[in-house]
Amino acid sequence: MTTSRFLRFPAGFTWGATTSAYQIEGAWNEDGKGLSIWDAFVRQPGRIERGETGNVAADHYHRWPQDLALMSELGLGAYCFSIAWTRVQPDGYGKVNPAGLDFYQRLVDGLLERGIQPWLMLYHWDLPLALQERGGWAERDTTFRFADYAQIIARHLGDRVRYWVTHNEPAVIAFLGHFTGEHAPGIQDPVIALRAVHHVLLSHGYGVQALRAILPASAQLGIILNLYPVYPASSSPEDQQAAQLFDGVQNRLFLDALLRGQYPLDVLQHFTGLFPEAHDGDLEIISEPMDFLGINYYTRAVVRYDPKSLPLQAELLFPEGNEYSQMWEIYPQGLYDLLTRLHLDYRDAPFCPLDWYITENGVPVPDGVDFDGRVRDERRIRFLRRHLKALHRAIQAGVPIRGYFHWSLMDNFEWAYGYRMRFGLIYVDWETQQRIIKDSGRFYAEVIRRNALETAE
Ligand code: IFM
Repeated sequence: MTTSRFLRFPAGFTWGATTSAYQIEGAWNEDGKGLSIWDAFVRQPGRIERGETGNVAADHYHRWPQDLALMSELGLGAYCFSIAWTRVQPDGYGKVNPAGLDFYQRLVDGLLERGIQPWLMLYHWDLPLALQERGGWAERDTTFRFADYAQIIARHLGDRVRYWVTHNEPAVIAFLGHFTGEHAPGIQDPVIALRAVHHVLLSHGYGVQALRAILPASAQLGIILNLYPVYPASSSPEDQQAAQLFDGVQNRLFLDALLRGQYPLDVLQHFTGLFPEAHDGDLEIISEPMDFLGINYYTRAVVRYDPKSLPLQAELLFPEGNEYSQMWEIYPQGLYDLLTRLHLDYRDAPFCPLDWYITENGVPVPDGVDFDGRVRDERRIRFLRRHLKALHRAIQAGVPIRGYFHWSLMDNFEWAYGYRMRFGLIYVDWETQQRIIKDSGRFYAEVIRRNALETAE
């Protein structure tokens, strides 16, 4: 019997890479752009390591033609990027800034000219500061402002963009921005965090409705969630219950609302008195049918019951013996476990879309330029190999994954960690802004070219 050296992916599989506006664009105050909550947050002492900011970041706002050329060199079939709301609508309501729209139109046209499918994300965390001053995601009004903004973008780019994402990682927006306060706007209040959950989801629903009213029937609309496979630390009932609740808050709260049109009861009960009252009809809006679900996978959660740790009474463990990146445990099996579990639990949910994509997966590991100018990021190659294998197994098991996007196209501003974390397939020299395709980028290009992964390590 001959066994193939290659794991082949389905015909038509999409291979892409993802970035976000604040993390790469720079040009924080150019051409009429307004201020976002991140522009304000990075200026607060102690928020970001070494006081770094996204003011310049990878200077993509000026260097996008070069970045498009690099995407072509990698052979990307798709590129997922976000729009900086404040570039096109400086206050998040009212006046539109044509220069901002022009920038994204040039970017989209450049992608299309190169045969790269643009995936347009409306929101990747950079809320207009003027909207935050009116209460931000704690306020229902922000959901209407988001729908207006979605319409503005749809009117300008709807004739050329097929794939539309409303939000990236609502859980991070709500919890890191409003509960732990590690992210902008830096609020630490569980009630506000839960209001943000509801309003971000509601704005997704209104956004989908607004987009559908304008876009052609062929448009594909979806949302991106960051999801974790959750494992109890032991078989004790306490650990199992803590894991169940953790799964509820991180995963099911979002999945059930979007795909079933209801919040999970156990989570609502746990947050009695804290969770906002939904208005009649809100959950129907939130579960407005979508065309695809984007899934971001980085690591797993191993959960132990801890009565002192509120509100979840859960402590996260970091088991010994596995490989760790600079931020998380590296756990490829978790991708398989997560996808097969989601498939089992949600494939029959009334609003579950037929197409799923991995919209982010990547690893922060230290890398640098060798004497000969190459970046030999072998750990990232190993990460890719192991995760693509797990993904392939999940597809074989019937999970409807139609594409994979690596996080990230290029090194960028990693939020509270600043520039210390490098996630890119392309290295960025922060002094000179020189770009170098890393060995992992070359490896990924080969996977794309073959639509297959060579199995030999
Ligand atoms: O950099 C982030 C991105 O903005 C959202 N998903 C996770 C990435 C790595 O932390």
